[in-house]
Amino acid sequence: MAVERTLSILKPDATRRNLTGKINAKFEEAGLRIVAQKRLQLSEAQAGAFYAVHKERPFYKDLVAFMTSGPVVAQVLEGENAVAKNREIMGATNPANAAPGTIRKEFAESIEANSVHGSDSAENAATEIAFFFSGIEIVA
Ligand code: YYY
Ligand code: MG
Repeated sequence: MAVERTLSILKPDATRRNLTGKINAKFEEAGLRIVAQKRLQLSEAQAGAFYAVHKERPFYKDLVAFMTSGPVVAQVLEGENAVAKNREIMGATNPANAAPGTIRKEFAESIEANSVHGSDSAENAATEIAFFFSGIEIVA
């Protein structure tokens, strides 16, 4: 298995409830290393651009409003199989379908306020990491 990097975001519902440390502990306990991290207030343009792939979906407008409703923490996670491993730790998009022990099962408030974002492929991870971080900000 290859060492990969993936882009993670702790969403506004997570920062509002002071869950940054608890969620980061889940990543670290699973063997993922946080090799970059910063707290940001996204603008509507930034959140809209990040989620551009969902532009035509009915939930897009609400998603952008939610992602700009408070601070987020953007992170790069590194480890063996990091993209798939992070998706596993996060759990299903809808917390009602998320497996026990996953972040979304334990912490998500709803399908929208579901606490975390994680890249869904190595290719998208590279694009999403470059959206938030320059090379000098990522320290392995
Ligand atoms: O990758 P993941 O976050 O698990 O789900 P996506 O299908 O990429 O959707 C992105 C984001 O949009 C999701 O985390 C919450 C929101 N969303 C929603 O509010 N309602 C839906 N029916 C589907 C997704
Ligand atoms: Mg997605």
